[in-house]
Amino acid sequence: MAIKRSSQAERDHHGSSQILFFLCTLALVAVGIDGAALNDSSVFYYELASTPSQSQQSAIDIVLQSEPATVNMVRFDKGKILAKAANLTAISWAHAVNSQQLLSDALSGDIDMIEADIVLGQLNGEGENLPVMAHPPANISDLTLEDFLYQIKAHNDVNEGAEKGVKLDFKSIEVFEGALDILDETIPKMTYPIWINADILAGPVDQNRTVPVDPARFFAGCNRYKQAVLSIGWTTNWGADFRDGEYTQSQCDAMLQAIRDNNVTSTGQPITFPVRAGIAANSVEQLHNLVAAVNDTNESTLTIWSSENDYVNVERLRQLIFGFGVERVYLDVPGTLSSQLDLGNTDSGASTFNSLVSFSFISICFWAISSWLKSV
Ligand SMILES: *[C@@H]1O[C@H](CO)[C@@H](O)[C@H](O)[C@H]1NC(C)=O
Ligand SMILES: *[C@@H]1O[C@H](CO)[C@@H](O)[C@H](O)[C@H]1NC(C)=O
Ligand SMILES: *[C@@H]1O[C@H](CO)[C@@H](O)[C@H](O)[C@H]1NC(C)=O
Ligand SMILES: *[C@@H]1O[C@H](CO)[C@@H](O)[C@H](O)[C@H]1NC(C)=O
Ligand SMILES: *[C@@H]1O[C@H](CO)[C@@H](O)[C@H](O)[C@H]1NC(C)=O
Ligand SMILES: *[C@@H]1O[C@H](CO)[C@@H](O)[C@H](O)[C@H]1NC(C)=O
Ligand SMILES: CC(=O)N[C@H]1CO[C@H](CO)[C@@H](O)[C@@H]1O
Repeated sequence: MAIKRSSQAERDHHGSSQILFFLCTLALVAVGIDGAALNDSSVFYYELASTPSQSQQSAIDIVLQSEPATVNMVRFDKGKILAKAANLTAISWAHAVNSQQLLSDALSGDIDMIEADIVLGQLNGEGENLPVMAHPPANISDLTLEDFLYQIKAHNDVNEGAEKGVKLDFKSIEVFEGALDILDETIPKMTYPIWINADILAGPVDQNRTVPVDPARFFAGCNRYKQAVLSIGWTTNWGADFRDGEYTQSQCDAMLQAIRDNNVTSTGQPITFPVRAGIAANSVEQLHNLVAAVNDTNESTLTIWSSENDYVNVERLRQLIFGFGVERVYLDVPGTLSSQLDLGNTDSGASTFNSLVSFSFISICFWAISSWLKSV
């Protein structure tokens, strides 16, 4: 009933914008009141959601029957991946695709993005050093970077509308610079998402075993590829036995500094911060500050990833994801973790609070609309 009435309101442009303003004001009031009853961390999570939460947004969408605003952060104007731009967690990943077999599986499978690691090493343990697909400490592969990229392009050329994107994780500055000729040749011909990733700073927890990729040299190389998404993270030290550890404020400040020092926001390249699930769940405040700071000039997202046996506080990770909104968070985690996250279940007992807010919000919306309609 209320929904039907609202479509009349929608035709009245002036009226609908008044309603929207009113609803937004109510939403802020509702969030404020409910948040005040909760602990600091929960309050923080709701206050920081500068856009309405997903459930509130769907209420607005239903009421006003408008299109949700989406930003083309995948840098792609067609196909299956773009169709998921409003819910980046729905984009599916093949992770660590570092061999011919895994690449063949990924290309024939129903996934959207192919993630793989690149090191300087040898093809089948023979010949000169060149960029090959492997994760340290391995440095021998049956697949070179050049062949990897060639096969993805060949696949995408004959699968229009179902192109797969690619995320290249460069493990050292040497292999990245050694790959520039190959990237110069291949990236301009790509008509699908291309992400360039490196861990450019030392991160949690007191990580000092892996050498980060030099930020200035990395950004200088990336500057050649305006169509690429920059995926820039920290080296990490985490696993099954870790509990406490976070992306500290100073690690996040160092990231901002690196971005500013290298004029990255002036290139127009979208930025995503790859964060390890178990650590990100403990770093809500710092990550919000970081994304908000970069958002001054450029859109940015989080990409949550996880190793198979990492400890993750699932409920906190859920809160992190819903706090940012599924339109700003990519999720490249093992299947067991994504099913535990149960993102389709926004009204589950695990978030009674969430459902209370959305329930009262929708009620208030309908009450507001009917009052307003009576008054005209
Ligand atoms: C608030 O914090 C207390 C103590 O840390 C905890 O026992 C309680 O469950 C928290 N409540 C909520 C709603 O998070
Ligand atoms: C590959 O790893 C082996 C064993 O750690 C090492 O001896 C060799 O130098 C490495 N090759 C390259 C190119 O790093
Ligand atoms: C790395 O950190 C650990 C613990 O803080 C320390 O014991 C070790 O000496 C450090 N290693 C290096 C190479 O700095
Ligand atoms: C960034 O821009 C400033 C001002 O245009 C310039 O002086 C500086 O050299 C640039 N830095 C880099 C790393 O490009
Ligand atoms: C990002 O910045 C834009 C423009 O300043 C603003 O409209 C938008 O609400 C911001 N988004 C977030 C999530 O902060
Ligand atoms: C987003 O995608 C996930 C994974 O496919 C799904 O579970 C969830 O319901 C979607 N959320 C929304 C709001 O569309
Ligand atoms: C994608 C995006 O928002 N790009 C912007 C990044 O910032 C520069 C400088 O403000 C803009 O020119 C881009 O359009």
